[in-house]
Amino acid sequence: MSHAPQDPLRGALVLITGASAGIGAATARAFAAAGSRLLLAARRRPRIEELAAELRDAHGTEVHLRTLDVRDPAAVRGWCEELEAEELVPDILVNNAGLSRGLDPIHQGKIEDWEEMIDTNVKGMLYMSRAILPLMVARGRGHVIHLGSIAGDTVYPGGNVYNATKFAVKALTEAMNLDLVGTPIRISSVDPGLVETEFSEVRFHGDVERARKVYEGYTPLSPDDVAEVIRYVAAAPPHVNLFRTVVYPTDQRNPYVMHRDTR
Ligand code: NDP
Ligand code: 8X3
Repeated sequence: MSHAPQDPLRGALVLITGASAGIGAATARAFAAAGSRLLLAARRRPRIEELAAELRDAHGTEVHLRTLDVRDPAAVRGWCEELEAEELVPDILVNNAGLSRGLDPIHQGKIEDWEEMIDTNVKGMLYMSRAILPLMVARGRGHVIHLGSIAGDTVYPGGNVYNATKFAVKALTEAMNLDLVGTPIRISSVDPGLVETEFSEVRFHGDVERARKVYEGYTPLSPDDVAEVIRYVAAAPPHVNLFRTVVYPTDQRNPYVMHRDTR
């Protein structure tokens, strides 16, 4: 399949959660370069303000910002009601906000870590989808793209609850597609392997040295690599749904099989 990537995205309104860092920020840059308009949300307001200024300067992008914790259903609902009232219903929703916490075996896991992962990766994604999808269905247009992971295909030691949240994202990508049959709304997921972002620093509660070692000795994906895939998925013609797109770094063939140059 080939499709001209730029045109369908020009002028499209794209909502990205977790736009303050990593894949979310790179995705905002990719859509801005394609001429899209942006709705950017995250908890760290100064980060998204800085990104908005960069994109307005570089591309003249129309950017709207929201300080948002996706774990708060009332805040999510309130923002989406405002968007509807302001006629800013997104054409594309990128459910990117997410995180891992810890790598402890299950019998030593911290319940607060489990709750944060489930509340953000599963419930936050559901709150966003529940608020936006009816507006897309009513308008007869829309595409929701989740950030899944290879962690939703294969479990790894200590991944336990993070794995479970990404298995849930995979199940919900499939389930939402079933529920929306007969509408033009597409649900997709982009499922990366290792991407060098703040992900590991967050997983290890700010232990920068331990996080750095995750990406040592091989070439991981960059946030821009993943953003380019998300842009491609979003630019597919309306009759094409790239249902799940799995993307690995060449040095990684599954969660266990890595080529690391340890010299
Ligand atoms: P980063 O830590 O670099 O970025 C995570 C983003 O999520 C930040 O912008 C953060 O913003 C936001 N976020 C976290 N919690 C919340 C919340 N409660 N409400 C709103 N925003 C929140 O990680 P990545 O860019 O790597 O991760 C993005 C997505 O990609 C996640 O869903 C992750 O699971 C997935 N993924 C990552 C991979 C990797 O190897 N890095 C591989 C496969 C999938 P803020 O703190 O300002 O709110
Ligand atoms: C992030 C990739 O392999 O660290 O989802 O879980 S991994």
